[in-house]
Amino acid sequence: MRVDIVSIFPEYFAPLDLSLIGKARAGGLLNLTVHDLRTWTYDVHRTVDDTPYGGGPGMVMRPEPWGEALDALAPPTPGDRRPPRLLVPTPTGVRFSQALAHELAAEPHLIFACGRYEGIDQRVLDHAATRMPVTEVSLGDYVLFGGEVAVLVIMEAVTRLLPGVLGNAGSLDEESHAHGLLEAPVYTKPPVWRGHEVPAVLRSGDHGRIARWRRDESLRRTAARRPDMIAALSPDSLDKRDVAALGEAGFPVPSADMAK
Ligand code: JB8
Repeated sequence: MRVDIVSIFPEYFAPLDLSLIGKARAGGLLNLTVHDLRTWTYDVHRTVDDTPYGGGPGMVMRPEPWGEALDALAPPTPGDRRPPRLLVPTPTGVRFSQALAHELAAEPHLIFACGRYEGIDQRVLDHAATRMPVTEVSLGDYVLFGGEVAVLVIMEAVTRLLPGVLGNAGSLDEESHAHGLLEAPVYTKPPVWRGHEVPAVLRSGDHGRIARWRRDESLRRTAARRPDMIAALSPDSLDKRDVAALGEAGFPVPSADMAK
């Protein structure tokens, strides 16, 4: 996968040299380049911002450097080839999710545009959308100074889904957010630490009981922390023991009679 990131703070992306993302890059699985937006400015001050039309606080990123950056990184696509997908972090975007991470991991070429100040002149995105798919994306309901940290988060979520990045640990399909429930807690040695014991069932060797315990813990945790995820469960994904576990967690399932 090819990735281009455009920012006025290219140094923000130093962590992408490290750990498993760094390894994916070194191993040729991820071809990632960070670009300084000021490459595409020509005035002596290398200006990227200007005052907002209509008034209001702060400054807006001017369109010309962004237009040239996107011309350079996404030249007209020869006939049948897929254009890159442009991602723009903004608090007004669609929510990022594991599902969107899977979509992005299947793209051949991503371009990230990192805004600062009050954001990027909307015409940059409207014009880009005539040439390539554009997704304005938000990590959640809070506000950052700019898009850089959001891009780090998205790239971490996407890179671990690229074929060949994770070893054969098989750790992909059991993760929280892959199955609609939070994962159960995890433990390692020693069996007692500072007076806290590892649950006996996990040391029992009884794989049936362990699976059921983990399922109960997942349901309990999800009910306590993410009632929105319980509400989104399909009732036919719940068996009678699931319904009982949710009831004990103070989360009566409306269609409990229908449980298998
Ligand atoms: C200016 O919260 B955010 C975010 C905030 C921003 C810009 C981009 C993203 C640009 N403020 O994800």
